[in-house]
Amino acid sequence: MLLQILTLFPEMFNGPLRCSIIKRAQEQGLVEFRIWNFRDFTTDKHRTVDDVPYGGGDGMVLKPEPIISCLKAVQRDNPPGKVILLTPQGELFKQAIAREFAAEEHLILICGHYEGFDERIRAWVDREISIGDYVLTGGELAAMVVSDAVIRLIPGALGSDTSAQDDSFSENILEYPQYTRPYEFEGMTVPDVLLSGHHARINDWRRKQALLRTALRRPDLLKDLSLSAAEQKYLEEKLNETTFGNREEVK
Ligand code: 9D3
Repeated sequence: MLLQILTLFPEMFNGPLRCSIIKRAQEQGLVEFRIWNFRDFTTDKHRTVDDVPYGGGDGMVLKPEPIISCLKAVQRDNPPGKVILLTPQGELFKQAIAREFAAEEHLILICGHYEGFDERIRAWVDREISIGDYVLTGGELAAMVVSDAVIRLIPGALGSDTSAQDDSFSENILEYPQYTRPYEFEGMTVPDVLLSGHHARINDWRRKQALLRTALRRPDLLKDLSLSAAEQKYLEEKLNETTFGNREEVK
């Protein structure tokens, strides 16, 4: 996959992409990053990328010419890429979108920096993405979040013993509690069922813990799960046991 990023702060991309799984994916040739500074595509002496808004008001607006002439250079000599604009006004980024993007051969991510884009830029954009309801100083961290989520889904990017398939968000359920040695830590022990060696009981316990945790922490995810009658009954009973305001999970 060719991943091209348009930004005014290319140096921001020197950190996360050079580490861990993303670094390995690049070394393996599964992904190639090209970072572009669209300030290099300005034509005036001051290398101006923004200007005051028509109609007045606070703040500055990113001019269309540098971004679009950079975009044309980025598209040249490559198979057509999907153009993604990182913006607080975009569609909320989800695992399903990461899966869609992972199937692309060529992605182009455009980052702004605490400024709006001239509306006409949107004519070149296929998709607008926000990573959540909080205010960042720019689209760069969002572009890295999207890149990270997408790259790990490329076949071969994760080690052979790890699969992106069995991620909890593939089924939209939270993970069950995990334990490792020691058996006792600061007076806290591991649930006995996990030491029983009884795999059917362990799986049952894990499934119930995952369901309960999802119901308590992310009730919004529950509606998309298809629960068996027994699972529904279990959840109803457990949630009734939990008194109002008690945030502790029922064991
Ligand atoms: C002054 C009004 N601001 C809207 C709340 C304008 C504005 C703020 C922050 C415009 C751009 C930005 C920078 N943020 C992004 O570019 C951004 C972002 C984000 O802030 N949150 C979540 N996802 C994203 S994707 C790009």
